[in-house]
Amino acid sequence: MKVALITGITGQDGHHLTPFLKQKGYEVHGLISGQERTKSAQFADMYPYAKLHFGDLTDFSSLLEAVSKVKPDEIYNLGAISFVGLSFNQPELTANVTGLGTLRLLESVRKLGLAQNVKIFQASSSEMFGKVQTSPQSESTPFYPRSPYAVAKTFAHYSCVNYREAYGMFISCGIMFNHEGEHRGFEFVTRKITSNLVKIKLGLIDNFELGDLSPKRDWGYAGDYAEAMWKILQHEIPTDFVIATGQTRSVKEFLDRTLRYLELDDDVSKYVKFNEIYLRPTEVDLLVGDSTKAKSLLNWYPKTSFDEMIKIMVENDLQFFSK
Ligand code: NAP
Ligand code: G4F
Repeated sequence: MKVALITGITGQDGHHLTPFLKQKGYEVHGLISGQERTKSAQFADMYPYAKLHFGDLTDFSSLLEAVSKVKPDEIYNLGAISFVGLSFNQPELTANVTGLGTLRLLESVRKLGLAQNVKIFQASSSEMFGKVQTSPQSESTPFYPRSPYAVAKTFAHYSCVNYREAYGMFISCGIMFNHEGEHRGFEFVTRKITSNLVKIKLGLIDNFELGDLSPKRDWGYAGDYAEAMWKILQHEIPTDFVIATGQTRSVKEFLDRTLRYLELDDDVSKYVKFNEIYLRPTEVDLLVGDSTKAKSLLNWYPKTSFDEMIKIMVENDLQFFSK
């Protein structure tokens, strides 16, 4: 039986990857951090077969301990401060967790003498393309990070490339574009929209606040991206892959589609107020990915359409807020 260790297992992607790997026959282990145990207790209830280990990406000895105990065949490094907005307020924490945390994890594997035994997946981000130099963005598009989060992810990405080349480690990065779903955190714009419009539909609130509605993102469904992570590590050669749908839509378009699905008035201004606190010092205006490499080498295709993804999120929020 193959053994997988997932950092950031309690996050959105961990909720998709854990059952996916279980169904593939893996023994699934996860790293859980922090003093606040509610999230990990809830996670343990949902996935009782997952074995959880305390550890933190900012704490080298806890990583050494977890990796040496679990002796994984595969590590999925999903742990991060992943909210771009927060990274502007806590840049040092973001660099420490998201950037240096990855380096610590790579070093823990190397120091334990497991460099040739473990395959590592790194959750790289389309945010690294930032102020995009070409469209659509592929594996050869230059990076131009626009936030402390994106800078930290770029450091982590190049650390992975360097360890692959320097020590011959099997490390592959998925350069993932935005992916959403029923496990998405409420701070991200898609879940903020579905949850608040559902509350409006249910008569719980009248309106809510957003920032800039013009940025465009390539939004896919998180379940499809968990499959891509696994496929990336099953490929015979360690390399990097863009994971994206190839379609881009603005925040306003996401709003419009959700309003339509909920059969609310199509006049956005009735429900959404602008608040500048949600503006970012530097914005990423447009992301759209070219995942030709993943399609041809991994036979990976996004299966869930934009409208199906909205339906999954809205139906989940309707259940959640009707309780
Ligand atoms: P998420 O929901 O924010 O989950 C992040 C996870 O990291 C949580 O389990 C969190 O645990 C954990 N974490 C935070 N600080 C940590 C620390 N100091 N040590 C160990 N773990 C820590 O993110 P996601 O959406 O699942 O994304 C998974 C990964 O893919 C992240 O690395 C993200 O940056 C990257 N990514 C995501 C997307 C996307 O659109 N979702 C796109 C590209 C790349 P607590 O909650 O307990 O703190
Ligand atoms: O949902 P967001 O916060 O996601 P963002 O910044 O694109 O980052 C996500 O995707 C990345 C991949 O490209 C990941 F690496 C990262 O970890 C994360 O998962 O914001 C999307 C857009 C932004 O342009 C933002 O300025 O929505 C805009 N926006 C407008 N009003 C808002 C809001 N974003 C949030 N979170 N909240 C608002 O009120």
